[in-house]
Amino acid sequence: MIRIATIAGSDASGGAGLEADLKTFEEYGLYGMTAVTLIATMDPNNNWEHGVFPVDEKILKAQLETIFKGVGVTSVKSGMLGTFYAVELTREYISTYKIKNYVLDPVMVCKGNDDALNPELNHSIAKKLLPLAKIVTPNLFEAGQLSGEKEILSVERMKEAAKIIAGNGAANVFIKSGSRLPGATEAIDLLYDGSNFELIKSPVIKTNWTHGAGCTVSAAIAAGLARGLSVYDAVVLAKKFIIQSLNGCFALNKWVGPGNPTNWRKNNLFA
Ligand code: PXL
Repeated sequence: MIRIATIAGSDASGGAGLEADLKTFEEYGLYGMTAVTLIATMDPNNNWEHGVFPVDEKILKAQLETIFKGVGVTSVKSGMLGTFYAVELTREYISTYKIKNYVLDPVMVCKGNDDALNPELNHSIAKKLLPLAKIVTPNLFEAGQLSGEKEILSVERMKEAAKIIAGNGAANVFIKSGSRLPGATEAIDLLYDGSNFELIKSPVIKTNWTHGAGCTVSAAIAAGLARGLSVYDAVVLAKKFIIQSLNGCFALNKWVGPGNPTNWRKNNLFA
Protein backbone atom coordinates (compact mmCIF):
# COMPACT_ATOMS: atom_id res chain seq x y z
CA MET A 1 0.00 0.00 0.00
CA ILE A 2 1.08 3.58 -0.57
CA ARG A 3 2.26 5.15 2.67
CA ILE A 4 1.35 8.64 3.78
CA ALA A 5 1.80 10.51 7.06
CA THR A 6 0.32 13.50 8.81
CA ILE A 7 2.17 15.65 11.32
CA ALA A 8 -0.75 17.28 13.12
CA GLY A 9 -2.78 17.81 16.25
CA SER A 10 -5.27 15.31 17.57
CA ASP A 11 -8.84 16.62 17.79
CA ALA A 12 -10.45 14.66 20.62
CA SER A 13 -13.88 15.32 19.08
CA GLY A 14 -12.76 13.46 15.95
CA GLY A 15 -13.79 15.87 13.19
CA ALA A 16 -10.61 17.85 12.49
CA GLY A 17 -6.87 17.40 12.93
CA LEU A 18 -5.17 14.07 12.38
CA GLU A 19 -8.50 12.26 12.82
CA ALA A 20 -9.85 13.99 9.71
CA ASP A 21 -6.57 13.27 7.90
CA LEU A 22 -6.60 9.54 8.68
CA LYS A 23 -10.25 9.18 7.68
CA THR A 24 -9.47 10.90 4.39
CA PHE A 25 -6.35 8.80 3.70
CA GLU A 26 -8.44 5.69 4.29
CA GLU A 27 -11.02 6.81 1.72
CA TYR A 28 -8.23 7.25 -0.83
CA GLY A 29 -7.08 3.67 -0.18
CA LEU A 30 -3.79 4.67 1.45
CA TYR A 31 -1.85 3.50 4.50
CA GLY A 32 -1.86 6.43 6.94
CA MET A 33 0.53 7.21 9.80
CA THR A 34 0.50 10.00 12.39
CA ALA A 35 2.97 12.11 14.34
CA VAL A 36 0.91 13.86 17.03
CA THR A 37 2.07 17.42 17.71
CA LEU A 38 -0.56 18.35 20.30
CA ILE A 39 -3.89 17.26 21.66
CA ALA A 40 -6.85 19.62 21.27
CA THR A 41 -9.75 19.28 23.67
CA MET A 42 -13.07 21.09 23.94
CA ASP A 43 -14.81 21.91 27.20
CA PRO A 44 -18.52 21.03 27.36
CA ASN A 45 -18.74 22.88 30.69
CA ASN A 46 -17.40 26.11 29.19
CA ASN A 47 -19.05 26.69 25.83
CA TRP A 48 -16.78 24.23 23.99
CA GLU A 49 -13.69 26.31 24.68
CA HIS A 50 -10.61 24.77 23.12
CA GLY A 51 -7.65 23.53 25.13
CA VAL A 52 -4.33 22.81 23.44
CA PHE A 53 -1.83 20.42 25.03
CA PRO A 54 1.47 20.15 23.11
CA VAL A 55 3.24 16.81 22.95
CA ASP A 56 6.75 16.84 24.39
CA GLU A 57 9.54 17.46 21.86
CA LYS A 58 11.18 14.09 22.55
CA ILE A 59 7.92 12.25 21.97
CA LEU A 60 7.30 14.11 18.70
CA LYS A 61 10.81 13.30 17.48
CA ALA A 62 10.39 9.62 18.38
CA GLN A 63 7.22 9.50 16.27
CA LEU A 64 8.99 11.13 13.32
CA GLU A 65 11.85 8.59 13.59
CA THR A 66 9.29 5.79 13.55
CA ILE A 67 7.63 7.11 10.42
CA PHE A 68 10.46 8.56 8.30
CA LYS A 69 13.34 6.29 9.24
CA GLY A 70 11.55 3.21 10.52
CA VAL A 71 8.74 2.77 8.02
CA GLY A 72 9.50 5.10 5.13
CA VAL A 73 7.12 7.56 3.56
CA THR A 74 7.04 9.72 0.43
CA SER A 75 3.95 11.88 0.98
CA VAL A 76 3.39 13.99 4.08
CA LYS A 77 0.95 16.65 5.19
CA SER A 78 1.32 18.88 8.20
CA GLY A 79 -1.54 20.50 10.09
CA MET A 80 -1.59 22.25 13.46
CA LEU A 81 1.99 22.32 14.71
CA GLY A 82 1.49 24.55 17.74
CA THR A 83 5.10 24.93 18.91
CA PHE A 84 8.40 26.19 17.51
CA TYR A 85 9.99 22.79 18.02
CA ALA A 86 7.22 21.11 16.01
CA VAL A 87 7.90 23.54 13.14
CA GLU A 88 11.65 22.89 13.34
CA LEU A 89 11.28 19.09 13.57
CA THR A 90 8.90 19.13 10.60
CA ARG A 91 11.46 21.13 8.61
CA GLU A 92 14.23 18.76 9.63
CA TYR A 93 12.44 15.53 8.67
CA ILE A 94 10.84 16.81 5.45
CA SER A 95 14.22 18.07 4.23
CA THR A 96 16.44 15.23 5.51
CA TYR A 97 14.18 12.62 3.93
CA LYS A 98 13.68 14.75 0.78
CA ILE A 99 9.90 14.45 0.83
CA LYS A 100 8.61 15.45 -2.62
CA ASN A 101 4.91 15.48 -1.83
CA TYR A 102 4.77 17.75 1.19
CA VAL A 103 1.44 19.53 1.71
CA LEU A 104 1.60 22.41 4.19
CA ASP A 105 -1.73 23.28 5.78
CA PRO A 106 -0.71 26.41 7.68
CA VAL A 107 -3.28 26.04 10.46
CA MET A 108 -3.33 29.33 12.37
CA VAL A 109 -6.86 29.50 13.70
CA CYS A 110 -9.59 27.20 14.83
CA LYS A 111 -13.14 27.91 13.73
CA GLY A 112 -14.83 30.64 15.73
CA ASN A 113 -11.54 32.15 16.79
CA ASP A 114 -10.24 34.90 14.55
CA ASP A 115 -7.02 35.63 16.36
CA ALA A 116 -3.87 34.11 15.05
CA LEU A 117 -2.76 31.47 17.52
CA ASN A 118 0.68 33.03 17.64
CA PRO A 119 1.98 35.50 15.02
CA GLU A 120 5.63 34.60 15.66
CA LEU A 121 4.88 30.94 15.18
CA ASN A 122 3.12 31.80 11.90
CA HIS A 123 6.24 33.62 10.81
CA SER A 124 8.36 30.59 11.62
CA ILE A 125 6.00 28.36 9.60
CA ALA A 126 6.31 30.73 6.63
CA LYS A 127 10.09 30.93 6.81
CA LYS A 128 10.94 27.30 7.50
CA LEU A 129 8.20 25.32 5.81
CA LEU A 130 6.99 27.27 2.74
CA PRO A 131 10.21 26.54 0.81
CA LEU A 132 9.68 22.79 1.29
CA ALA A 133 6.02 22.70 0.32
CA LYS A 134 4.79 21.22 -2.95
CA ILE A 135 1.60 23.05 -2.11
CA VAL A 136 0.39 25.26 0.73
CA THR A 137 -3.34 25.48 1.49
CA PRO A 138 -4.19 28.68 3.43
CA ASN A 139 -7.68 30.04 4.02
CA LEU A 140 -8.09 33.81 3.55
CA PHE A 141 -6.90 34.64 7.05
CA GLU A 142 -3.85 32.41 6.77
CA ALA A 143 -3.09 33.76 3.29
CA GLY A 144 -3.06 37.23 4.87
CA GLN A 145 -0.62 36.09 7.52
CA LEU A 146 1.68 34.35 5.02
CA SER A 147 1.70 37.23 2.53
CA GLY A 148 1.39 40.31 4.71
CA GLU A 149 -1.66 41.34 2.64
CA LYS A 150 -4.10 42.90 5.11
CA GLU A 151 -7.57 42.57 3.67
CA ILE A 152 -8.07 39.87 1.09
CA LEU A 153 -11.58 40.68 -0.07
CA SER A 154 -11.42 39.98 -3.80
CA VAL A 155 -10.06 37.51 -6.31
CA GLU A 156 -7.49 40.14 -7.35
CA ARG A 157 -6.18 40.35 -3.79
CA MET A 158 -6.13 36.56 -3.57
CA LYS A 159 -3.92 36.55 -6.67
CA GLU A 160 -1.59 39.14 -5.15
CA ALA A 161 -1.32 37.11 -1.95
CA ALA A 162 -0.69 33.90 -3.91
CA LYS A 163 2.18 35.56 -5.80
CA ILE A 164 3.81 36.72 -2.57
CA ILE A 165 3.42 33.30 -0.94
CA ALA A 166 4.90 31.58 -4.01
CA GLY A 167 7.71 34.15 -3.88
CA ASN A 168 8.35 33.03 -0.30
CA GLY A 169 9.06 29.52 -1.54
CA ALA A 170 5.92 27.41 -1.98
CA ALA A 171 5.84 25.61 -5.33
CA ASN A 172 2.03 25.83 -5.51
CA VAL A 173 -0.43 27.93 -3.54
CA PHE A 174 -4.08 27.00 -3.03
CA ILE A 175 -6.06 29.77 -1.33
CA LYS A 176 -9.44 28.65 -0.08
CA SER A 177 -11.96 31.46 0.10
CA GLY A 178 -14.94 29.14 0.20
CA SER A 179 -17.89 31.55 0.18
CA ARG A 180 -16.15 34.16 2.35
CA LEU A 181 -15.49 36.82 -0.29
CA PRO A 182 -18.02 39.67 0.06
CA GLY A 183 -21.07 39.06 -2.08
CA ALA A 184 -19.93 35.60 -3.15
CA THR A 185 -22.64 33.53 -4.78
CA GLU A 186 -20.30 30.61 -5.32
CA ALA A 187 -17.26 29.22 -3.55
CA ILE A 188 -14.11 30.49 -5.25
CA ASP A 189 -10.71 28.94 -4.60
CA LEU A 190 -7.48 29.90 -6.31
CA LEU A 191 -4.61 27.68 -7.41
CA TYR A 192 -1.32 29.31 -8.44
CA ASP A 193 1.65 27.31 -9.70
CA GLY A 194 4.11 30.19 -9.89
CA SER A 195 3.03 31.21 -13.38
CA ASN A 196 -0.65 30.40 -13.96
CA PHE A 197 -3.79 31.06 -11.95
CA GLU A 198 -6.70 28.61 -11.95
CA LEU A 199 -9.98 29.65 -10.37
CA ILE A 200 -11.85 26.67 -9.04
CA LYS A 201 -15.52 27.43 -8.49
CA SER A 202 -18.18 25.35 -6.82
CA PRO A 203 -21.67 25.89 -5.40
CA VAL A 204 -21.91 27.24 -1.85
CA ILE A 205 -22.95 24.57 0.65
CA LYS A 206 -25.10 26.31 3.24
CA THR A 207 -24.28 24.76 6.60
CA ASN A 208 -22.72 25.64 9.93
CA TRP A 209 -21.33 22.14 10.30
CA THR A 210 -17.97 22.47 8.62
CA HIS A 211 -15.62 21.40 11.43
CA GLY A 212 -12.50 19.83 9.93
CA ALA A 213 -13.17 20.96 6.37
CA GLY A 214 -9.76 22.63 5.95
CA CYS A 215 -7.93 19.62 7.37
CA THR A 216 -9.88 17.30 5.06
CA VAL A 217 -9.10 19.35 1.93
CA SER A 218 -5.34 19.39 2.54
CA ALA A 219 -5.34 15.69 3.51
CA ALA A 220 -7.20 14.89 0.29
CA ILE A 221 -4.70 16.90 -1.78
CA ALA A 222 -1.82 15.02 -0.11
CA ALA A 223 -3.61 11.73 -0.74
CA GLY A 224 -4.15 12.56 -4.41
CA LEU A 225 -0.47 13.45 -4.82
CA ALA A 226 0.48 10.20 -3.06
CA ARG A 227 -1.61 8.35 -5.66
CA GLY A 228 0.36 10.03 -8.44
CA LEU A 229 -2.04 12.77 -9.50
CA SER A 230 -0.75 16.13 -10.72
CA VAL A 231 -1.19 19.07 -8.35
CA TYR A 232 -4.11 20.40 -10.40
CA ASP A 233 -5.88 17.03 -10.55
CA ALA A 234 -5.27 16.42 -6.83
CA VAL A 235 -6.82 19.80 -5.99
CA VAL A 236 -9.86 19.26 -8.22
CA LEU A 237 -10.46 15.79 -6.77
CA ALA A 238 -10.01 17.14 -3.23
CA LYS A 239 -12.72 19.73 -3.95
CA LYS A 240 -15.07 16.97 -5.09
CA PHE A 241 -14.19 15.03 -1.95
CA ILE A 242 -14.91 17.90 0.44
CA ILE A 243 -18.19 18.73 -1.31
CA GLN A 244 -19.33 15.13 -0.83
CA SER A 245 -18.16 15.24 2.78
CA LEU A 246 -19.96 18.52 3.55
CA ASN A 247 -23.11 17.20 1.89
CA GLY A 248 -23.08 14.58 4.64
CA CYS A 249 -22.29 16.96 7.51
CA PHE A 250 -24.03 16.53 10.84
CA ALA A 251 -24.16 18.02 14.37
CA LEU A 252 -22.22 16.25 17.13
CA ASN A 253 -23.81 18.50 19.76
CA LYS A 254 -25.03 22.09 19.90
CA TRP A 255 -21.53 23.48 19.31
CA VAL A 256 -19.90 21.45 16.60
CA GLY A 257 -20.46 19.29 13.56
CA PRO A 258 -18.06 17.74 11.05
CA GLY A 259 -18.44 16.63 7.45
CA ASN A 260 -18.66 12.95 6.66
CA PRO A 261 -15.64 11.76 4.65
CA THR A 262 -17.25 8.36 4.04
CA ASN A 263 -19.98 10.08 2.03
CA TRP A 264 -18.07 9.87 -1.23
CA ARG A 265 -18.27 6.05 -1.29
CA LYS A 266 -21.77 6.48 -2.64
CA ASN A 267 -20.33 8.14 -5.71
CA ASN A 268 -17.14 6.16 -5.99
CA LEU A 269 -15.01 9.06 -7.23
CA PHE A 270 -12.02 6.79 -7.84
CA ALA A 271 -13.93 4.10 -9.75
O1 PXL B 1 -9.62 22.93 11.97
C1 PXL B 1 -8.43 23.34 12.53
C2 PXL B 1 -7.91 22.32 13.51
C3 PXL B 1 -6.76 21.63 13.20
N1 PXL B 1 -6.21 20.72 14.02
C4 PXL B 1 -6.79 20.42 15.20
C5 PXL B 1 -7.97 21.06 15.58
C6 PXL B 1 -8.55 22.03 14.72
C7 PXL B 1 -9.78 22.72 15.12
O2 PXL B 1 -10.43 22.37 16.07
O3 PXL B 1 -8.53 20.74 16.76
C8 PXL B 1 -6.16 19.40 16.08
